Amino acid sequence: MKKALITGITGQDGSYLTEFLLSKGYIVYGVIRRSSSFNTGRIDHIYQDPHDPSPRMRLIYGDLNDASSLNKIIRTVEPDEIYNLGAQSHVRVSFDVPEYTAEITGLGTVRLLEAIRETGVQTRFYQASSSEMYGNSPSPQSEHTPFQPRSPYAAAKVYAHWMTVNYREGYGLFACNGILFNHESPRRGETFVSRKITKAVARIKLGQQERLFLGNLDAKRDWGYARDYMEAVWLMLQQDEPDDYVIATGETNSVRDFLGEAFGYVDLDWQKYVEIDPRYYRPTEVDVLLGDASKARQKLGWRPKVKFRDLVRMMVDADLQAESTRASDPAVARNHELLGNLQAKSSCPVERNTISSKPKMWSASTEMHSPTWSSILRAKSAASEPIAPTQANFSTIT
Ligand code: NAP
Ligand code: G4F
Repeated sequence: MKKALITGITGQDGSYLTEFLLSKGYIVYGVIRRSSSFNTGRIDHIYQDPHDPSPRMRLIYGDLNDASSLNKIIRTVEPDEIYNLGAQSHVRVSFDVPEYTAEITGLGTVRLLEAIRETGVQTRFYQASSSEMYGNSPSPQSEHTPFQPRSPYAAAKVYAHWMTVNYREGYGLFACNGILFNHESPRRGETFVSRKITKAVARIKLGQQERLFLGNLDAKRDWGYARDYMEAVWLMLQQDEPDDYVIATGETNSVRDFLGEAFGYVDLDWQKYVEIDPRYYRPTEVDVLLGDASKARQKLGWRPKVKFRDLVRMMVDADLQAESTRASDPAVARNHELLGNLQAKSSCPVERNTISSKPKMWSASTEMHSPTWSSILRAKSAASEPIAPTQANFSTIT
């Protein structure tokens, strides 16, 4: 049975990749970082009790800022494949915390590469590179388009990208960069523009919110579906030779288009609700991203399955479901909010796993409280308390 190690397992992509790898029969080890609040909501539904005869998903504390933890994890687990999805991934925030972004998003990758080299573990490595690295390079952007990073996040990703190439060429590591264009889902973080819009659409439709504040509506992005993209990521590590690939839909739309599609879907006119708040502008913006994924099509046989319109509708549907159940059942709403409508949308059998006993996380050295158990407790107490304020109630800087 193959073993995969994932950093960023608690994020949008990490949750989909874990489901995908479990469905392929892998044992999945996920690196999670210590947090004072729960950060495992996207993976609680697939968590497995390590007391089960052979749990296929295990969580380990570690941090991309902590080389010794990464070394120890790689040495102990000896994974066949490593997927580095962990990052400070918010472009706007990277202008506020540029040094931290370089530390985690840039140097974090080098810490992993060095750990592989030092331990001598035979493994394949995936680096989550980003279309943001292209900056304002002319579109369509392919593997041959030069990078012109226009944010601390993009600069950190460019560094990580070239270090990955460097370790491939210098030390013969099986290391691949996936240059993924924007990919979204009902599990997308709520401060990225797609999810910020679909959540607001749901709340406005239900009479829970009046206005939506946004920044630059002219920016264009090549938006795809995260679940589709995680299959491409896996395919990259199954090839005979390591290489770098662009993953994109080949269609670009503006934030304005996104608004039209999302509000239009529920028969609302976005112009009545959206206001511009310059605080959401970035010091430097990336105007147009449009990917040319022909190499992935030819070499990996990969094509996106979900188009822009269906993606937007899927996200609005999921947010409508979450917001409409919030008042009557906050726990169910939270699940919808984090996972989308799992039962209806998923073709992955592991999504429907139910956890019957109190699970614990696997750790190299310690046993820790289970995120699933904790979430159950949290859901119980939330049910007897007033509804917690959500991001949508407040102005945030992202
Ligand atoms: P995400 O939802 O923001 O998830 C980021 C993950 O990184 C979370 O699990 C987070 O943990 C973890 N993380 C943050 N700081 C860490 C640290 N110091 N040590 C260990 N883990 C840490 O991002 P995503 O959308 O899934 O994206 C996955 C990766 O692809 C990221 O590297 C992102 O930059 C890259 N990417 C994303 C897109 C996109 O459109 N989604 C496009 C191109 C590239 P917590 O849950 O504890 O915060
Ligand atoms: O949703 P966004 O924050 O995504 P962005 O900056 O493109 O970055 C995402 O995609 C990258 C791939 O290209 C990833 F590498 C990265 O990790 C992340 O997942 O913003 C999209 C566009 C931007 O042009 C932004 O200026 O939407 C514009 N926008 C307008 N109003 C807004 C807002 N973005 C956010 N987050 N919030 C707004 O209110």
